[in-house]
Amino acid sequence: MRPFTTETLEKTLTEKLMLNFSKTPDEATDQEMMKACALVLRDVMAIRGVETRKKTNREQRKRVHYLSMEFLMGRSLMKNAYNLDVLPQLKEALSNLGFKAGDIFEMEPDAALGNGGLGRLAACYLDSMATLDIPATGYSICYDLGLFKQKIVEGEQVELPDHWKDLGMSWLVPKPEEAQEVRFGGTLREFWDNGRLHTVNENATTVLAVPCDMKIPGFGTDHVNTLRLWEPRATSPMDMSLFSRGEYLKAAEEEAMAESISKVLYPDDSHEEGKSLRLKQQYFFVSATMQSITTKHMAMYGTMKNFHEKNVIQINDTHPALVIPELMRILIDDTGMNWDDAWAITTQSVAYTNHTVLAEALERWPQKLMEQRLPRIWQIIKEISARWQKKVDEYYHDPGKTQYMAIVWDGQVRMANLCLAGSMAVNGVSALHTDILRNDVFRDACQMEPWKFKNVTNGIDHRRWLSEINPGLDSLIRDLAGGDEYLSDAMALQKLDSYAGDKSVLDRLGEIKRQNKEAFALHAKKTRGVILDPNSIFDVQVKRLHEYKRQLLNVLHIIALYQRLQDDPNAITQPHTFLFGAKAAPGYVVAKRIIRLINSLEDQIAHDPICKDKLQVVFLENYRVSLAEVLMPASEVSQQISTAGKEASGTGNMKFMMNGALTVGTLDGANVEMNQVLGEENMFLFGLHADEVQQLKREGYVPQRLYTQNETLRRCVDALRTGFRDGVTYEDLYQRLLFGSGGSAADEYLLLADFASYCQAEQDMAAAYMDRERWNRMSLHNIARSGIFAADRSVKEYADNIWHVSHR
Ligand code: 26Q
Repeated sequence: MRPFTTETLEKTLTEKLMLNFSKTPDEATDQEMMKACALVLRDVMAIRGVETRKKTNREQRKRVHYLSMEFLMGRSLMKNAYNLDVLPQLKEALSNLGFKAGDIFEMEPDAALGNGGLGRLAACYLDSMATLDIPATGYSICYDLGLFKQKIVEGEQVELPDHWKDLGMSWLVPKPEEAQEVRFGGTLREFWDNGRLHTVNENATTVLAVPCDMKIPGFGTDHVNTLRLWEPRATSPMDMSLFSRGEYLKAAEEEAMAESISKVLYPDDSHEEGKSLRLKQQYFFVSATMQSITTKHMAMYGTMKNFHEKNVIQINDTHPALVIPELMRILIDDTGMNWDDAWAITTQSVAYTNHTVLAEALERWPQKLMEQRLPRIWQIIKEISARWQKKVDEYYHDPGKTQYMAIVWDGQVRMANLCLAGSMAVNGVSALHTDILRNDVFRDACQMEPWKFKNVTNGIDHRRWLSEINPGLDSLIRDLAGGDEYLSDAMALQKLDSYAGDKSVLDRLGEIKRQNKEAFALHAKKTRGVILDPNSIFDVQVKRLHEYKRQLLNVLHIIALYQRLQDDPNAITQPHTFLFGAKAAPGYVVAKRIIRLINSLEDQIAHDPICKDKLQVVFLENYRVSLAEVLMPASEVSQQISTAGKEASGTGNMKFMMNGALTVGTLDGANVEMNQVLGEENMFLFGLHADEVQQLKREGYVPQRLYTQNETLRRCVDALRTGFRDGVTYEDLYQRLLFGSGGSAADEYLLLADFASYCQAEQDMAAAYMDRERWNRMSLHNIARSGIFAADRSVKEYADNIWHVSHR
């Protein structure tokens, strides 16, 4: 039910402004109006949230608890208005009150409580879980600083703090009455009582965890879920008695220590650092979450015996893996259960999603750190490890496998192995990725317990990533595919396929893209002062910067084009714009060098008159959710060019496809599924397959050979050494490709091996682009077949195959 008409919304907004800011609409700033909008929608969601909770309790439904160190939410105002079915009313009310809706939406900062794919996936799944009426709660940390803001200064990335809370707080409601106490450090004391051994953790430092709740409304339903973000507080507020005893500073220190836990989101998205503060963050949010869940369960059922029947704990990668020993601790220490019963309940409650096969991203913690900071948890992990080791040993009788599968080994705790032992389900995020887990990375565990291993191919919130951000395309789809049916059933997009021969539809699709490109060009001019040519191909690679994603391969190809233009200024007839957006982890030196290189190349090409109206490179500063929302609708080519076997799924690839961009890509991650639904003729595939990559590495890969043999390639790679007109040279990247550096092999990610094939794919793509009708037809097929990449489909698979919860 729509909660407002335009008129009631106007009235309610006016009242909010008055009550909160003592202002009438004509006096209020855009900021104040943005806050008023958030508060008004928040009130509606609060009421529906209570209804949802009561109904869930009444029906004693099983609940999903989605634990993630990251939720990359982006903006919420337009999204919430959309899901509450009041977006047109809100726009009109704002306009009637003398505001521009677009300006108000722009005021909202992105809630960037995540790095990239894993965090954005969690946000998309929250939307689908609410839409499918699944009683679900997300849990994370209320970071003060989200992912850093990126500035490019003289071609280099500079990181600035992201104080998102100033305005972003508007959606959050603190719930101090539901605070939990989390204990760190201290010592263990064991004693016998009533024939049972008890363990108590004494002299621990306690930190209070206060929930800040954000409501998540579903689409086409009154169901409202919650995202619970924990905020730390010192337990003993500074009091005068401490002060008089001269312990003023100690109290202040404790407060600072507690509050440091949520200071910042770690900006690494693939490299494990083993930092003590990160471990504190993990245990803080995991312990608060498990206490909150178990307390509510006890209040409702009075027993923990049925915990796994009424709850499922889904963990987003290994980052929240401490739920396993934490649930064991609660069951054993707080409710007096024995080990075997507690283990049975735990291993029927927890499910683990893996998001990477990169060895350097697998989490390991020094045993010392665990022992000091979490003595009781360490004790439980040791016991889990010993029992698991015994089980493995009895199954395989193979010391090599015992070592490989060990949880505690060589002074380290291996979180992925803890998850394999303690979960009821383990899933990969695309068909190929799950294959690699089953047959390679987790091969031994899979042979022992094959039923645990499942695939759930990722999906995206198509209401946000298509309908909300691309109104032109949305209206075309409504006209052709049965109105708004596709919003709740993305497979209805398939109906577009039957218009493949309809010239007027193809023209209209082309016109929509053209307008979106112009809108993006305007945006780029306003925000960055660059002039884009809407007549050129918009060829886009936006994602975190990582060597395996091979932004450098894209660069090498652009250099090849540039050199061809030098030889023959008429070599390019179709103007081509290459757009990049990427943040590098602040400590990832090579990634930062690649950003520097893209900026050198941008500058070189911009200053070469030969390239005018032919070739342009643009590095888009500070790539983030809200920038993706203007970029996706304007994109024509989607670069998904990771080394086969390395990208678990990718989700950007799905956003591009839904907005009608064509993919230039390897058979990696979800590109494989994309290829299945599209056929070879509707995308531009190139490069080695995952098994060929492995084989080549086994045989011994020698990139110098390719360098010597392929003249075009050699010239491109040499250009890195020579450098660019800004005087910057890239000898380091040259060395890394040909000889390896810093302990990594020469051309670790096989750029040179795939170079020729990539150039061919780009050439085929540019040729296809010349035939506008053919291109638009391919684009239509891409949109039509993108339905399987809706998060609704993924979440239904989790619900049916892993969580066993009912849904709409
Ligand atoms: C680990 C330890 C210490 C500090 C940071 C981390 C850390 C943080 C974030 C490790 C990994 C991440 C994020 C990983 C990630 O985003 N993976 C991506 O997940 C997507 C959703 O499944 C996939 O589509 C991508 O293929 C995958 O790269």
